[in-house]
Amino acid sequence: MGTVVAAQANFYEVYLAHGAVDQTPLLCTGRARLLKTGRRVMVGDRVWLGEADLGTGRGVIAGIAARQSEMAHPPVANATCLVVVVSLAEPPLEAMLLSRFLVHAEAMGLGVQVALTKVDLVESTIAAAWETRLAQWGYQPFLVSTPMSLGLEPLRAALVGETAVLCGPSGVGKSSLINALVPTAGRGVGAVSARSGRGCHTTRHVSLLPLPAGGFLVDTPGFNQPLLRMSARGLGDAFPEIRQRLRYGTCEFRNCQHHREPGCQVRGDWERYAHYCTWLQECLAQEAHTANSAGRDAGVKYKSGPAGRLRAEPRLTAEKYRRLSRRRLHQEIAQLDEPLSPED
Ligand SMILES: Nc1nc2c(ncn2[C@@H]2O[C@H](COP(=O)(O)OP(=O)(O)O)[C@@H](O)[C@H]2O)c(=O)[nH]1
Ligand SMILES: [Mg+2]
Ligand SMILES: [Zn+2]
Repeated sequence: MGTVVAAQANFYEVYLAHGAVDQTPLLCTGRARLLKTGRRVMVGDRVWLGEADLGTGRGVIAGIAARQSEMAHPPVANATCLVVVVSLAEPPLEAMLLSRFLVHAEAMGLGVQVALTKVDLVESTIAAAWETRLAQWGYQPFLVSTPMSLGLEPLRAALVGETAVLCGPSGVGKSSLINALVPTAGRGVGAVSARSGRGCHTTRHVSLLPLPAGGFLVDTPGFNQPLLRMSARGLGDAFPEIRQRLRYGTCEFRNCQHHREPGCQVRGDWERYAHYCTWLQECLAQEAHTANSAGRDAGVKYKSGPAGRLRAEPRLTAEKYRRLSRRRLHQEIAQLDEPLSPED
């Protein structure tokens, strides 16, 4: 078995070990029978090799193992861990933005780690205060400085054996961190295009970089726009504080949204409860919108617009399926019973 670390057309680079130093990946093609099934090989897939010739470095992929996870952005199979990266300064750390990144990351159902970068730019008391604050949120952050090589060892240790994707706002030091964690980052990638004779081309494909101690780091960061596309229930599950509270108690109502319901175990005096209440409104509005426009897809047609882009347009004949205008949507949100806010 091996792991697909890069893919282009029907050429795949496959590592035989789960991340290892100094290993040249095999250049593989998909077996015709596999291709006929229509199953697409993704970067990160664990695959069975039908043939592998270490002499020529060629192989054939015969089958794909069931995926443990499948991420769309970047397209990676079997990622195990998301590392939310934010800087302590330049740009300054915003609690609510970090919190939102964490919630979005948790919603993917993978392990979540936090790296606070640019520790060299702030007083140690400030870094320590964030550490304490994050502990209350349920996280043990890694405090790092890439240029000073500070705090990288514990992060390296935590990523052994993982397939990790970094995410976070731009300018916080994600690329610097990738380069520090993977000594070979920036070179070696693109062998697929070189060896398949297609040359480097414009589209940059995602690839897995082998971590020296085992495991992989994905070479491109994940989302940098933390959208909250989840149900109210999913939102609650994304807070370690809420999971912790529900481990030791049960709300009176099984479908409790932890807002104003009596007998709620979650509502209380904890820092991110305010975030929960704010985003609950967002998630509920979205749930309602999705329910209201169940036929939305049927009511939208796609037209190619300028530059060949597809543009969604409401079908003018089907009045009732017209997409809600932004203003209508906002009106509907405003009409929801009462504004949701933390208990005062
Ligand atoms: N002082 C300091 N600067 C850093 C650190 N990490 C990254 N930088 C700088 O921050 C800028 C943005 O880094 P980059 O890795 O491109 O961030 P990205 O947009 O998240 O990929 C660059 O000028 C880096 O040199 C750090 O730990 N300390
Ligand atoms: Mg970058
Ligand atoms: Zn509750």
